[in-house]
Formats: sequence, structure tokens, C-alpha cells
Amino acid sequence: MRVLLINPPNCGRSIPEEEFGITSIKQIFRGEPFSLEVLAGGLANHDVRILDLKCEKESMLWPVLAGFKPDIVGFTAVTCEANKVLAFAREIKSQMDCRIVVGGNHASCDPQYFNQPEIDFIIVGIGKQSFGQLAGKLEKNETDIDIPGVARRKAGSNLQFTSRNYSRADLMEDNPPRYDLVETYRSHYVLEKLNMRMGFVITAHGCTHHCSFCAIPPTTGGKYLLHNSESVLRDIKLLGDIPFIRMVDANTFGNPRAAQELCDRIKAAGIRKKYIADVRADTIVNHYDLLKEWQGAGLAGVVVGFEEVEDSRLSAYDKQYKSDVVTRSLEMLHKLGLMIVGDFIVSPDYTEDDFARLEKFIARHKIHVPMLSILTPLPGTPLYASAKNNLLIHDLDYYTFTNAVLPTRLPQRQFYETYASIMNKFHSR
Ligand code: B12
Ligand code: SF4
Repeated sequence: MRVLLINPPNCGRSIPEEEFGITSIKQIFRGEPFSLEVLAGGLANHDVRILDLKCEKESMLWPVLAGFKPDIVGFTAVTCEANKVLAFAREIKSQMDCRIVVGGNHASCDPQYFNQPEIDFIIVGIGKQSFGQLAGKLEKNETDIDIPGVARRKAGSNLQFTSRNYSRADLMEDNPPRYDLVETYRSHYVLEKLNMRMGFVITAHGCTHHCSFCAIPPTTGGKYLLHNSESVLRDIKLLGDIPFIRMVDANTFGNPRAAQELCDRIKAAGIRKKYIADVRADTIVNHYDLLKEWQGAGLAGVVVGFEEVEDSRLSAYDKQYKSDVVTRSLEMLHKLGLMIVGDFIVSPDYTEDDFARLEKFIARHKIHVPMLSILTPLPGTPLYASAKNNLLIHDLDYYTFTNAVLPTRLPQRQFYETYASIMNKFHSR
């Protein structure tokens, strides 16, 4: 089968820009559409292409469809991309005969959203194995599509969904990601500040924790699924001379024993690359020596979801640690000399004092790259269940983490101006 996998363009709308003319709140990140490369790895018997509309002009979609004539078009989408993907799917369905499949973070958390006539199948959760099985059945024109993890629309009724029990079999570790399918886009995937080429590798899916705002646990049914170290090593090598590796796990080093084993194997193989990993603050505090070992293997920086500096809010987010862990982890990271990307959540109920406290904290602890996201209840998360009746904005185009979709305590203009001024201060340094 011909399968076209599409990474949607950068999506999202901005209240600060539309309402108050504040144009500086832009979080443009870059990186390869790794989920699609992973999926392509599970489609070995098919002719697969990847179209990255974050690199190409949107208008390229049509000539590519006309030239390739796919039997299956697969879209990935986070929440703020969901509407755009539905619009593309509608247009494609009106112009050609093909099956449209959607997967990714939003489909996993809120599959019902894609219960639309233009979508044929929705893959819920990590999708390498289930998508491969689906493509196999479609190729044989089978009509009985009863595959765990695959939801489908039935005319006039709700989604029909075969539930699943996630396991390591879903990872299909013998099939590596198809890095080759994005070769033409490689020059776009750079770590901008350092102008360094960057590649993605994953060592584990899902997370060991269940923070209330987080959209990761639904992708694996709450499980933490580890790759074996051999397959990770293989993927690092497949990236050839790319010098910088972003480990895109939501929680790298979540299994310290496995993390140590991988570190030992990277050292033994003599691989010389730089790594950046997402690590929990309590992992840093409890496993300082592990980080030190990893630094010896090339770890250059960490992304840490500190989220908050106040105990009551940390506890409301179900982070499972207190603010002293945040400060201790920062001391340890500075002692090691690692680059620190610190994620913080700005709650819509922030006062000027809260903003000032956060700003002071970031400056005092010399966090190199602070990232400030506005608390956003994503459908499918525990936070959404508790906050949905208070939502001011339901249009998912605004679910970019840079808009307050819940009411702000400060007047909106003041909220956004304060938020923007802190971001600008840190990012202009
Ligand atoms: C790398 C990354 C990016 C990259 C690359 C993404 C890309 N597609 O180009 C960049 C930097 C561009 C990016 C951008 C953004 N990101 Co981002 N990103 C990630 C990150 C760190 C890793 C994603 C990844 O590669 N995972 C590994 C792959 C293998 O797993 P996966 O994506 O879950 O894919 C599996 C399944 O979901 C499924 N699947 C996925 N797609 C499809 C498609 C089909 C057809 C099928 C069948 C199955 C399927 O199968 C895959 C393989 O098993 C995640 C956090 C995380 N650790 O997961 C955040 C994450 C996905 N990003 C997030 C967000 C919010 C954003 C941004 C809005 C920016 C921001 N403020 O953070 C923008 C969105 C872009 C835009 N404005 O439109 C959120 C999404 C939450 C949500 N539901 O909205 C996440 C979860 C992080 C978080 N803080 O919560 N991101
Ligand atoms: S925020 Fe981080 S630690 Fe919490 S559930 Fe999500 S990935 Fe895991």
C-alpha cells in the first residue's frame, strides 16, 4: 500500500496577539516528525513517504498527493493541530479516494474529537504495531477491522473501539525509525541557539507518574515502556554524524538501572555525541551519580518540568515532590555544570506577586532557558475533568500553552503583558 504520513504545519492562534497586539509570545520549536518515522518503521511491507508541512509550504500537500496517490493518508496531531488536521482531511476526502487515519497525542487523549465523517480510523496510543496491522488488513480488503488500539467511526453511532493492553510488543523494537524518510528536511532540524544539527531518539514511552495536567500517560495506558538498550544504541548510530541527540522520552532515566546500562553501552561503544534529556527533578536529587555518569557519556543539558515553586500548586498538579526538591535539583545541576531548560506552568490565577516570585526564582537559580507555559486543561487529562466547567475557550486552536483558556485572576491584558515581559526578559539575554 502507498502510505503518506503528514506532519501538520505549525498551528495555533494567539489571544495576546489578536486581542492586545502582543506579538512577542511565540514558541516556535523545531524538530523532526519522529512519531511518523517510528510508525514508518512498522510499515516495512508498504511504500511509505513522510511530508513535513512544518518544513514545506502548506500548498505542497496537493502536488504530493497527486503524484504519490496514497491509499492511506496518516496525520499526527497535538491538540492545537486537531482542527487543522480535520480541515485537511475534509478537503482530501472531497478530492480523492483514500483512507484517512489520525493518531498522536490528541487522538490518544480525546479520540471522540476525531469521530467525524472525514476520518476513517483513529489510533489511540502508541501506534506502531496497531497501524501496521491496520495497513495489512486494508491491503487485503478485510472489512473486519478489530484491532486493539484502533477506533473507527460507524455511521450513525459512536466510535467503535477495540481496547488494548499496552506492552513492549507495541514498540516493535526490531524495526528502527525510518530516519531516511526525512533526509531532505534534515537541514531544518537544528538546535537554533547553537546552530547544531539535532536528531531524535527515544528510550522509553509513557511515564512513571501521572501529573494532573499531563497528556503523556494516556498514550501508553499509564505504563512506562522501556526500549532495550541495544535498539537505542542502534538508533543513535543510525543518526550518523548528527552531533546532538534529543531524547524525546517524556521521562528519561525513569528506570535508573536501565539508564545506567544504556550509559555504559554508549561509553563502551565509544560514541561521541551530545545529549539532552527530559528528567524529573526528583530523579536528579535521588540519582545524582547517574547524571554524572551520563555527563561522562555526553549529556550536555536537561529539560526539567519543575512546573512550580510553591508546594500547594505542586501538590495540586500531583507532581509527587515538594518545592525543596526543585531547589535541590537545581543546586545539583549547577554543580554538574549541565545546561538547564526549566519548564514552568503559569496558572491563570497568578497574581502580580506570583509572577514576581517566579521571575525572581528563575533569576536566582540561573535557569539557562526558562520555558513558561500557561496552564491548559487538555481534554483527556484529570485537570480537564476538574476544570471543564470553567473553560472560557473551547476552540482547540488556542490550546497552544500560550493562551489562558481558563479565566485569569488579573485583568487579561495585565496577565498577558506581565507574562510577555518575563518571557522577553529571559529570552533576550
Ligand atoms: C518532539 C516534540 C515536538 C517537536 C516535533 C513534533 C513534530 N511532530 O514535528 C516540536 C518541537 C516541533 C514540537 C512542537 C510542539 N509541541 Co511538542 N513535543 C515533542 C515531544 C517532546 C516528543 C514527541 C515525540 O516525538 N514522541 C515520541 C513518539 C514516538 O511518540 P508519539 O509522538 O506519542 O507518537 C506515537 C503515538 O502517539 C502514535 N502516533 C503519533 N502520531 C500518529 C499518527 C498516526 C497516523 C498514527 C497511526 C499513530 C500516531 O504512534 C506513535 C508511535 O508509537 C512531546 C513530549 C513527549 N515526550 O512525548 C511534546 C508534545 C507532543 N508537544 C506538545 C506541544 C503542546 C507542542 C507545541 C504546541 C509547543 C509547545 N508549546 O510545547 C508545538 C506544536 C506545534 C504547533 N505549534 O503546531 C505537547 C502536546 C500536548 C497536546 N496534546 O497538545 C507534548 C505532549 C509535550 C507536553 N508539554 O505536554 N513538539
Ligand atoms: S509531567 Fe512529566 S512526570 Fe508528570 S506525568 Fe507528564 S511526563 Fe510524567
